[in-house]
Amino acid sequence: MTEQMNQPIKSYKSEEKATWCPGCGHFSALAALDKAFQTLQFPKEKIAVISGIGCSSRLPFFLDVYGMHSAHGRALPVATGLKLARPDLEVVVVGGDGDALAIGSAHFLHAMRRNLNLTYILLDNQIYGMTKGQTAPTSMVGTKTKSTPYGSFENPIDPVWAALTMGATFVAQGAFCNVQQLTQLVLAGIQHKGMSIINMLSNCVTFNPHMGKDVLDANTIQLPDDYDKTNLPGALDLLMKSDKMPLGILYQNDKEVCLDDKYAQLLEKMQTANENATPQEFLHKLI
Ligand SMILES: Cc1ncc(C[n+]2csc(CCOP(=O)(O)OP(=O)(O)O)c2C)c(N)n1
Ligand code: SF4
Repeated sequence: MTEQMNQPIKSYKSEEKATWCPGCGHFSALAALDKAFQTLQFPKEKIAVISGIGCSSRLPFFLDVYGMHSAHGRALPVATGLKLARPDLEVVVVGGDGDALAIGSAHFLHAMRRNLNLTYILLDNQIYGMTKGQTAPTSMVGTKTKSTPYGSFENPIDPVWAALTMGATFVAQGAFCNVQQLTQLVLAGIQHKGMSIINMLSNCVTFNPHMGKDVLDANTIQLPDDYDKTNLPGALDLLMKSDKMPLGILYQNDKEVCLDDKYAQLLEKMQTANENATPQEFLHKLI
């Protein structure tokens, strides 16, 4: 964090070389986050990027901002604690589909319903990359992996559906092969006040190579310009009816007050009621 005062920040990347396999889709999330931060020009010391464990969760190392590589599946609770304690920080969470939807599934659901002002970038490559290629909760039926040599029989979770139905107030989907769109989605997610999730369809060239650009192009569809992103039933209806994965902002609700603001309002009320007490002193009186 060596920038001169008042000089525009040209890069948020650290000096650490990204250690992902050449061609890994996760590079796109790093590029999109870096570009979004460059647009917003947040001071580096005001950003924290929190991850769990997995190839995707290495991302905080490659950024020159505060970060934490926490435990597998625990990025969201760590980020929740941080955001509640330091609402002034811009907290971004990154992780893989295994991290988010297998071991971290309970945390995922509760984070969506709480509507804390967090941005979650889910790097969905439909496989456990770091542990060398087992099926993940988002693997498609029939996917042959080391743990399912005859093809997966299990129905996958759609992270977008899960986020929409559990109360996230900003839900978007992008693909690793379109960094320009991904950057716009990440930017909009960070600017949204509330729980934002951007599901990035990623690829694992080493253990799930079928998720390449051609397959994604054939299985995704761009949301039309006249799509109404404020209509939750409409978003769910679209997901149920379409056999292709939609790309763009599926849903945005700017009306619901986020959890950190509700806490701030409560603390303010407490302080007004007890003019001479700080919120901490007031809370101590209550305990
Ligand atoms: C508590 C715990 N359980 C299991 C593991 C082993 N583990 C490490 S990463 C990982 C899954 C990684 O897959 P994903 O989250 O999808 O990320 P990717 O590597 O594909 O980016 C697992 C099961 C662990 N580190 N800690
Ligand atoms: S193993 Fe897969 S997910 Fe991990 S860095 Fe390599 S390509 Fe990326």
